[in-house]
Amino acid sequence: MSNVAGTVPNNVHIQQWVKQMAAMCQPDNVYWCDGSDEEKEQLTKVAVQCGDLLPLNQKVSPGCYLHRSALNDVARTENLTFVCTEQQEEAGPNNNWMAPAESYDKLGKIFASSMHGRTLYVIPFLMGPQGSAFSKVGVQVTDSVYVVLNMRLMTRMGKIALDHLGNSDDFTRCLHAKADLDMERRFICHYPQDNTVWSVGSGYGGNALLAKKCLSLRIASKLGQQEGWMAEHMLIVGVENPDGEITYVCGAFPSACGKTNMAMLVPPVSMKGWKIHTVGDDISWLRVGKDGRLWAINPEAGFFGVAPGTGSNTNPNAVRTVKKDTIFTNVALRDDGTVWWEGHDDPVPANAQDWRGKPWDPEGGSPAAHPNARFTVSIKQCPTYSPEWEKPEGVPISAILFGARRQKLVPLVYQSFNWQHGTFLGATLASETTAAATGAVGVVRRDPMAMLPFCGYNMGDYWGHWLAMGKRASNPPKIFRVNWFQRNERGRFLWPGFGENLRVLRWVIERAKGGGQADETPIGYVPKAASLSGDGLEISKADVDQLVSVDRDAWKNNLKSQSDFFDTFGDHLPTGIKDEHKALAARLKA
Ligand code: GTP
Ligand code: SPV
Ligand code: MN
Repeated sequence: MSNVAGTVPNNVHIQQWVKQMAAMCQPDNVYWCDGSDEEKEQLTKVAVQCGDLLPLNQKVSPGCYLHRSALNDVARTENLTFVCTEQQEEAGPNNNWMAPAESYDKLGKIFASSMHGRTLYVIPFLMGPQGSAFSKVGVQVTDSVYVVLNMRLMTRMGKIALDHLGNSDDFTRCLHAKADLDMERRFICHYPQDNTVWSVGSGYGGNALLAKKCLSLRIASKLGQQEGWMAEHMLIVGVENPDGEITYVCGAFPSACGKTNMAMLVPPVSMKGWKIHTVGDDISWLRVGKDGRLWAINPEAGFFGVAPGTGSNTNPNAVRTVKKDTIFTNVALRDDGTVWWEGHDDPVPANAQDWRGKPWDPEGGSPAAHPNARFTVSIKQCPTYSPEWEKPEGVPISAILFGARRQKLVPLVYQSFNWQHGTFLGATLASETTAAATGAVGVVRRDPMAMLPFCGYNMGDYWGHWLAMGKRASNPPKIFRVNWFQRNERGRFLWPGFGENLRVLRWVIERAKGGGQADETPIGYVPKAASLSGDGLEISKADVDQLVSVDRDAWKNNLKSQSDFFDTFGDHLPTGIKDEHKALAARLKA
């Protein structure tokens, strides 16, 4: 029997489930988390003692710690991530699949006795504001104190979750163990029919913080389909114009494609009177409100953001956010006990340890920080934090952006003709891959709605759900495609990006209200160049023209790759999507 400590909740369903999990994993100790500040201090000491956390220079970076992961455990491993439904068709061609019985059996053998000599932590957590109709409760058990401390930043953890749940058994059961971190014995498995996630063999964010992608996207997307709402890989931002009017926008961009940046952007000096309000940077849950609009909450409580590329020139608000009480993962460490990464404000350090803890040679050609190094921090520390984050009903969304990394072809911004066409723009999203997942970087792959790695069921049915949601909402958001990443022949970005993206948001908001200047093209409404330029934008007329141009022949050449992709969904492909593909082909020919 294990030693038990902490606050055991009254909920018998949680007690029973944890008992079963402990019987399988055989920890020496079971610790029930309450989410308090005293507990955080205690667990931080434990984490420092066991080497999970390295204290940083507490004078410069109070409450900040560095975590170095295992060398083979630095990003999501999509090839080891499964949706385990009875029928493979339910998971769809977009997911790896294993039968539930086989998967429970296989993982059960890895979990068995995996916590000998370790502590099993029980983490009750709430996704979404307390008392909100949107919110969901999960309970994660884990043998990683690093995971506990991250979950504490990323979710509303402890008593608040138990209060929301009461005596109900309606919570997601999230089992996690690091085991031996062997990739051959690493699996991240989802069981939507049991409201359960089992993850073993990784301590990395997206694989191990089960509240995040596992619950809030894969499990939640399926719940959303059943219950009539949506779980999306989207930032939520409030844009205030000089008249003090705030418009809320959601943006779905693939991993490491700019959600965190857009969620807290700093307006360019030339756009006086504009303000940004940050509601969320990664996940959004959307419902139809009584007014027929879509309303969104951010179920999370913190950011797990990409560190490299974060500097005062790009994302000054993130720089300010991570000044204290932040956990850094896989960044470089300087002699004075402070952190550094590529794109940091400070110059390249002469003496530093790289993300692996090895002396770093600035001339050696390998980066000091891992390209997928991350910071974990509470949303409340963001200078543009919006108190609307706490609103149980969420915020009303006027526009949805689909964005991706594309060097060519895709204009800076264009608007869909209507909801169904907008769903098609989402369904045809493709992006150059990044370091957020293991595998090749910079390869164009289809990533519909930025949800390819996160949709917990057949993506054909998911598009059907999008179309149904548009019918249910009498006043749905307007849908746009954006691309900050066009490059010229020499590989230079054509668009300055970051704060200047507010110019695009300004046009989007005008259009969402029924105004704004646009040209109708076969792919959608494209802005007049003059709508984007104006005061302060230092880019040539030729570049702006290139940014908003539509290359008909290139789009025609793209049609086949779209239909090949759609064909993989067979009967699950909704008619509405097929119709949009045909209509696009016809417009391009005309
Ligand atoms: P996940 O947390 O993985 O879901 O990613 P994210 O979408 O939040 O990405 P994030 O905002 O962290 O951006 C990732 C990378 O894109 C960083 O290196 C940024 O510097 C870069 N980036 C973001 N916005 C822009 C932009 O407007 N232009 C350019 N060129 N790069 C950008
Ligand atoms: C992403 O990869 O899209 C992330 C980071 O936001 S992780 O939580 O690891 O998935
Ligand atoms: Mn993400």
